[in-house]
Amino acid sequence: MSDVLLNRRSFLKWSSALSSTAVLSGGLHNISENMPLTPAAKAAESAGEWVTAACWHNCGGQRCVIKAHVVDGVVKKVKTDDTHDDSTEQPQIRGCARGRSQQQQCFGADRLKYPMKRKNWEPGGGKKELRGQDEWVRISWDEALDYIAGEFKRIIEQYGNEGILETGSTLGSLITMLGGADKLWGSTSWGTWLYTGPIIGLGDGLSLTSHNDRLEMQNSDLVVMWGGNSAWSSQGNNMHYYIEAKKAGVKFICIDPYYNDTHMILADEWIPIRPATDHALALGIAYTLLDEDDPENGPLIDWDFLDRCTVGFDADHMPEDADPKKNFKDYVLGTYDDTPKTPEWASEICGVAPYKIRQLARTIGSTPKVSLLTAWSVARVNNADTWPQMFMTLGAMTGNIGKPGCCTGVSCWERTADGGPFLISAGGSGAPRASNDNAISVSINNNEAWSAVLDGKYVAGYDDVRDINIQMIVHDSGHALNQKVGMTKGIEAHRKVEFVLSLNLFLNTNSKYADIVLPITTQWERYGFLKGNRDHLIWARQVTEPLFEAKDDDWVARELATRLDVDPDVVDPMPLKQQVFNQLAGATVIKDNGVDFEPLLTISADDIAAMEVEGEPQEGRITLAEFKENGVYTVSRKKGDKLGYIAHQAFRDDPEANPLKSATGKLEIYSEANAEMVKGHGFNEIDAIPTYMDPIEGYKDTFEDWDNKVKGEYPLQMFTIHYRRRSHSIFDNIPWLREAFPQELIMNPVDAEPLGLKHGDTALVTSRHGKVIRPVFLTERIMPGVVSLGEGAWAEVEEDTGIDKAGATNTLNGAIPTGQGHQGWNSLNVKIERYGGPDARERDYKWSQRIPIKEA
Ligand SMILES: Nc1nc2c(c(=O)[nH]1)N[C@H]1C(S)=C(S)[C@@H](COP(=O)(O)OP(=O)(O)OC[C@H]3O[C@@H](n4cnc5c(=O)[nH]c(N)nc54)[C@H](O)[C@@H]3O)O[C@H]1N2
Ligand SMILES: Nc1nc2c(c(=O)[nH]1)N[C@H]1C(S)=C(S)[C@@H](COP(=O)(O)OP(=O)(O)OC[C@H]3O[C@@H](n4cnc5c(=O)[nH]c(N)nc54)[C@H](O)[C@@H]3O)O[C@H]1N2
Ligand code: SF4
Ligand SMILES: [Mo]
Repeated sequence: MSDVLLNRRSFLKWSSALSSTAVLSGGLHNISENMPLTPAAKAAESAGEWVTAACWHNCGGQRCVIKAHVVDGVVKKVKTDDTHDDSTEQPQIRGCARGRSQQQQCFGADRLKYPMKRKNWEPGGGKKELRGQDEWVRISWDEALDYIAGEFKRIIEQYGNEGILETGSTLGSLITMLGGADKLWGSTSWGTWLYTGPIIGLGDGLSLTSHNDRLEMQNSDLVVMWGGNSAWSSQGNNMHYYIEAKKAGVKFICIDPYYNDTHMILADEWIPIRPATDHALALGIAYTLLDEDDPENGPLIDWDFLDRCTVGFDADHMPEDADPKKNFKDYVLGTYDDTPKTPEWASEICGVAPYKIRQLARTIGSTPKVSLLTAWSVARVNNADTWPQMFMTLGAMTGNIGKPGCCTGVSCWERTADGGPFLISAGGSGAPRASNDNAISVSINNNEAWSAVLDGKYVAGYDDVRDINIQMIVHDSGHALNQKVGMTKGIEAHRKVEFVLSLNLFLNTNSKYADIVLPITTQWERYGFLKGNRDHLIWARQVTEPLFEAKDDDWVARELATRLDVDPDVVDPMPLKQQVFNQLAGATVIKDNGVDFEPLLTISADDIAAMEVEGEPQEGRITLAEFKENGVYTVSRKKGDKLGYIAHQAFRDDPEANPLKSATGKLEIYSEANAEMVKGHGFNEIDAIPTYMDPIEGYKDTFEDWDNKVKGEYPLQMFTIHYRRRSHSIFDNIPWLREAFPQELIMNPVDAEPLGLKHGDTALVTSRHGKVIRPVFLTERIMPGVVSLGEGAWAEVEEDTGIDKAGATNTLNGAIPTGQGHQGWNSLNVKIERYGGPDARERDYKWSQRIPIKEA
């Protein structure tokens, strides 16, 4: 996208800075691999050490190898995996532009350097309305810890533990020992797959073992990619796995409102669809399959699979105690509700032409081997509670479950294009968890986090609304204020309570609206960690000593514990070094037989002594020294090896002997348990079969009068895409990345023209919940009527206008708890107006960094 906008000078600057394997830490200077080194540089190169530093963010990528060249404790340059040649069998675990900018984060000029307090804060609140605008004052660690301990004591005494809302987790053990705090619950990433997936039979909450592994995918004839944008949101090798499938001859059909970078590379056909209307399309397909299936001359439906492996498809396959009329087939045909879910019916909602829906049904139904893959994005929609059932039903109807080259499920996040259990994993840390039987257990839905503070009420379950008085917000990791729905109310909530604490690396949105901020170390400043994916494991090590006065969260917890009469060894029970050792010693890797695992590492008594930890020597596949040197171990794969994965194969072959983990052991097209789960949460009720519900702030809500098709005040749909500049909000502050990947409103010229908006102009985007301004990027690759903005920008809300000039999407997304209380980020209505020309506002990469106290 941005490549079109870059002029030649900046393009050259960027392409060299970001694509070369070596990037200097000092600025935009860059050296190519082949450039001769100066004598001084040569000396530094041989003097230093390449440390495997890795990248630890929740980025949806592969978990990549990042190596830092450290000379005298200073990181001079960064590279990625070069431990072996790249091949299909054993790809290098290469990092993306963000991972390679990691030193810009760790050593950023805007890192929090020491504890600070808001100038006008005092115990009890102190000019609370100034949060977000007050000056910052440097304080000592002792002062900070004393203040915080004092507030914990005061608030617990005055309001009880319910008075504290903990949005992160790093002080979790301490808070548990203090009697607990209110916690937030609900699905974030997974939309409705998190709770519904396991109930209907998919086993694990992540539903990430519902699709086949990367090599098996190459045996498909067709991949239907329903949502999903690996090129941005699963960087590293995941996209590469799709490309390998394409090279192997697999066809791709992509169903998405946006012809995104992934579809540009993979799609043989792009089917544009309105956001939050996928369920209607799926029903139109199901209708066509039923309508056109001809078992003798042109079978489209796998009746044998439906018969043996599913519950609820038709009246003959309903649970005993259920009303046979409430089966899926009769719903689709409209037998009892007079509304057949024809392609014409679906088309009016989803915008896909009826002929195209029929064609899609015929293609999926008649192609022998199809991988039906969806991303969670489609389920991060209000009222999408039965979408996972709907999607799995399509797979079941067309027989694409449990056979070579066939699967139906979620291909997303770090497991994109590579399903199946891990072939290599770290051991447990061995650190015991703090527990306290007397701790409270108050759980507030994510959507109600801020209204609970403001209105003093939250929904605790069906017909169960409770009072609550929250007076302290603890942001111990995470970026709740910026990343959860309803930020405008969130800011109000932060200005209402008596105390806000933030432990973070930066003065991000959480910290900006806090009273006391504590500077926390990055992973590069800590002993290390182990991280991996299905077929590799990385040992990331410490790169630098903690910077300035930054401390680990565990140290903070320990110090607060001593001030609050809690045993510090309970909240921080084991040195990190010992935990890492335990993970190393317990790491296991699969043997070639595909069944047994063996220890990964040979560890000697000398190794244990050198690490200064407790442990026993052991035999494994490679030595500790080798692992440390390489930093990564990759399981080599070959086509036809025994390490492949075909999801639900045993179940398909013999469902009685290998039942799914649903109540009936079958795939539940009819699930009373799912309907009960949703009802139990207390927001609204749903059917036991996947019926279509209009989402709140979906397509229909762009109309004032749906029957006569009169558009309303918010006529456009918006989805908030996971953006390549950032891992959520992480990296948003890196000027390099800001410049390379502008935060733009993606819009179709058809929508822009009547508004007088030209490419690069500044647009004002208003939703029912807030407003932002952003430059527009015009492209025909997005469906008319639909706009998109990347999630995760650090909000910059102007006090006088209420406009967020950074374009943080949660300024626009409101808190709308539906069904299972997931956050419906992709169902959102907006209006757009021209705000000014391209220069209406300075581009964000030119903004000054958030450095709260400038040194003299
Ligand atoms: N509008 C919109 N909003 C969304 C989404 C969307 O699609 N649209 N997507 C959602 C999704 S899927 C997700 S997963 C969430 C992510 O939401 P979050 O997990 O809240 O977001 P991150 O930006 O990853 O924030 C992590 C924070 O933790 C801090 N941090 C990192 N390491 C440490 C540490 O060791 N100690 C401490 N104390 N802090 C640390 C980082 O500085 C950063 O501020 O965002 C959600 N928000
Ligand atoms: N660069 C980057 N990558 C990330 C993250 C990040 O913050 N930055 N976050 C990671 C995390 S934690 C998560 S959970 C994953 C999420 O990954 P995904 O769930 O895949 O989310 P997105 O990348 O936002 O959306 C993928 C595609 O879905 C499409 N889409 C949106 N709404 C709809 C819809 O209603 N219907 C259809 N058919 N398509 C729709 C969008 O156009 C987009 O092309 O991303 C991960 N990857
Ligand atoms: S941000 Fe994600 S994809 Fe990029 S290098 Fe880090 S782990 Fe890999
Ligand atoms: Mo996520």
